[in-house]
Amino acid sequence: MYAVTTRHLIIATAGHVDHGKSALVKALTGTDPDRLPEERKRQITIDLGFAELNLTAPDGDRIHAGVVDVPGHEDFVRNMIAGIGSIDLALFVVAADDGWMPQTEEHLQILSYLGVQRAVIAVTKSDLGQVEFVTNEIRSQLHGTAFANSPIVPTSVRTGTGVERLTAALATELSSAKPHRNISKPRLFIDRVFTLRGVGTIVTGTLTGGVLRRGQQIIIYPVNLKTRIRSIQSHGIELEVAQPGTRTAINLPDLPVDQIKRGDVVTVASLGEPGSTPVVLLEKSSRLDREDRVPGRPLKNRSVVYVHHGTSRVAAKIALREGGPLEAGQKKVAQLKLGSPIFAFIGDRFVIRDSSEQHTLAGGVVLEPDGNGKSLTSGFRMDDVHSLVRLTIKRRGFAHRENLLSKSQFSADEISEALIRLQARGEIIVRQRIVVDHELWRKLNIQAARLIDEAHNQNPQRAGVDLNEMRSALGIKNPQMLEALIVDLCRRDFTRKGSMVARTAHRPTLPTHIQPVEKKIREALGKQPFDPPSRKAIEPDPQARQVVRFLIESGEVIEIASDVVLLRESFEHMKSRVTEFVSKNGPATVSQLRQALGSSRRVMVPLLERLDREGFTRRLGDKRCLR
Ligand SMILES: Nc1nc2c(ncn2[C@@H]2O[C@H](COP(=O)(O)OP(=O)(O)OP(=O)(O)O)[C@@H](O)[C@H]2O)c(=O)[nH]1
Ligand SMILES: [Mg+2]
Repeated sequence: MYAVTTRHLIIATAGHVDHGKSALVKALTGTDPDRLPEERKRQITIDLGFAELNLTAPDGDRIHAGVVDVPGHEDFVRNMIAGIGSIDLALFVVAADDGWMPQTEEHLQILSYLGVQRAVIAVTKSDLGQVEFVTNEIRSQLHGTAFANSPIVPTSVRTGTGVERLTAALATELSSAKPHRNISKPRLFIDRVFTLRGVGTIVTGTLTGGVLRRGQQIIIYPVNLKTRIRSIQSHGIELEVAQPGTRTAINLPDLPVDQIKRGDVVTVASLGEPGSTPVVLLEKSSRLDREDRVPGRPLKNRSVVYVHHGTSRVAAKIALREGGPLEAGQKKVAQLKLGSPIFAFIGDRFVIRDSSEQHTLAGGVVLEPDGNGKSLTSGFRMDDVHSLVRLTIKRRGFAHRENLLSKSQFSADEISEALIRLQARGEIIVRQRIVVDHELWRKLNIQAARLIDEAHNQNPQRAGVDLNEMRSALGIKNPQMLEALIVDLCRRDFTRKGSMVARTAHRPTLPTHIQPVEKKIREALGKQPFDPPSRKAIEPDPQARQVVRFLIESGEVIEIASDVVLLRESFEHMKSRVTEFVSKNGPATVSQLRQALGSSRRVMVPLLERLDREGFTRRLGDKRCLR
């Protein structure tokens, strides 16, 4: 086990084929990262290799670095990208006898597209001369990049020169690297899947964003497989909890090895699902406009490319949001139409290569993992949780609290804190589980009040506005949002009555010119009060229909079935007659009660059903008794 003060970070090599990356890893760590028989035979790295390096920072802190050794050959750039997705520092290698070469350049661009900020540069094979010349070349090539001031150390694994200096430089550079954060959003992009006899399926990768525990329930995307972690190791040591920033191997014995592959991601189910149409900000390096090679050509709208995200490589079509192609040195918003979904967070970076996998064309950053709305406008600060929360709510109008920015590099606590601050500043409204833009909320309140007042004016006989009507009139799709709006209205001078909302002072009244119709309807219902005419018969026209609805809403008429209405007093009267009859004669059938009350089956059946529902009577076979 590592001491608590140990910091976990990841280093990856980079540089042209045959420039001595693997030899240097072996000299630094004692581990030969070329593990495949074919790699050893051909003396070339094909796939990722792994080692570990324990360092002491200048301040005495212990640093434990996972080392990923990548291939330099142009045919294996795909594997190289899979190795550097979550690294803290690049060990950037240029051979003294060869200088700056095509994959030196391509790897540099890939590192920069992925936002790698730190590097130590090794001028390898220093025993073969040209150290000064190559050092100058490197300085001039790195001018204007994130690595412009990175240390350059000449090394030779033949003579052992510089290995110690290199180790010290790595420790110094890593000591200023930000530690990996635990935001309780673990992701492990799988880079290896294999099976061990008697142990079962094992997947490995670099863990970021949170811890993973033995016994924890996890999900694998995009295959959507849920399973439990049986055991965890890091660099061969059995762990209870794996920390972010560590190379991690997890044993998933319940999953068949052929159902998982490199590129899949291990995470927890609470963070949302992968998406196929992310909105992104694309960027094309300006380093390319010097030469007229394929990578330098503008990236056109609707190009079909490969997107490299995490350890995955996915076919994609690019839909540029702004006119014209993406030229070298430009940034443009685009939507990616992915052949297979990726589990991306806001702020994740990726690399774009051409469909024949020959060239690196561009890079980018995810603005919206599930891009279906309008994209985030440029100019917001990706690293500022306030600005991100504010913009997201402004753009969408409202959001559910629990999944607001769940796929981002901020913890739930940081997001909650931002909500509190933004609410205090009056920029957003937080109501139970939803968050609404303040301006939108203000407008909705005004519109709702206007809608209710207009309804009272136009239909004074109605109790108010039906909630469903209000919802569609205001264009509110989310039921929780409507609910919150009603609660807000009711805090002012509005009242909710069943499925209606009205001004508290509103008393429904029939317009005078309709009052004769009301009289006629009351008379019709009162003539044979226990067996009145059907609803159809008493409301032959829209005016009469309006009156019946008014009488129902005001409680003067009771609707016991869609076609049967009774005056309230008739209903109460029938109820007491039923009580009387059953108390005297014991349980009675519909037919007995119908005869006793002088009613009909048409009225009696729904009446008794209603009394049953109210808990007044109870059914016993075909008879009714009192509760
Ligand atoms: N003279 C000399 N040869 C070296 C040195 N470092 C590496 N080599 C040789 O260079 C060749 C390539 O070394 P590797 O470490 O496999 O190169 P690599 O960069 O890992 O190659 P890929 O992974 O295939 O891109 C091997 O034959 C090494 O022995 C050095 O410092 N001096
Ligand atoms: Mg190698």
